[in-house]
Amino acid sequence: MIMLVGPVGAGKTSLIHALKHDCRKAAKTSSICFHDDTIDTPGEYAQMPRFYNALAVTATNADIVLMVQDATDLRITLPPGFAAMFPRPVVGVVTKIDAPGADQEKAKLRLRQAGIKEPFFCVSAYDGTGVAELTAYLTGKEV
Ligand SMILES: Nc1nc2c(ncn2[C@@H]2O[C@H](COP(=O)(O)OP(=O)(O)OP(=O)(O)O)[C@@H](O)[C@H]2O)c(=O)[nH]1
Ligand SMILES: [Mg+2]
Repeated sequence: MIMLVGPVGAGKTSLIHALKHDCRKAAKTSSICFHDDTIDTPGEYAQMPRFYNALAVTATNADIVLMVQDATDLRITLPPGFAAMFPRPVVGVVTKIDAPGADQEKAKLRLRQAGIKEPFFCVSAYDGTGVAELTAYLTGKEV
């Protein structure tokens, strides 16, 4: 079971669709959603401290947490060391690398600031770049 966490509009739902080869356009996530092998979360939960407990408790249902960082929105939205709050391993994913103005290196810096260690995965849900690598990693971890 994989849980996705990250700010509003970071591309969590789109990434789930890309991992499942589902070409539907992502709609706004308004509550924590359990699917067969993924847990999708609303970005608001990662941006408002009063929801942090809900995220941490929900993560107990997951094997791994994917922390999603938008390569085009590099504002600091997560507190330093945010990843340490989770009772599961946290893996960093940079999204939207296809988009104009995407800055992968700065996005990786944001993930490090949130307390996540390399390796990071850089993906595009639009053109599929990096999705196979992430899938292979997750398959190897048997999540
Ligand atoms: N260019 C580009 N845009 C993307 C990509 N992934 C998502 N987007 C766009 O980013 C916006 C937000 O995507 P979502 O997948 O809904 O983001 P989210 O993290 O699930 O957002 P919340 O549900 O609000 O927390 C949408 O307009 C997507 O079309 C990508 O790989 N490349
Ligand atoms: Mg969503």
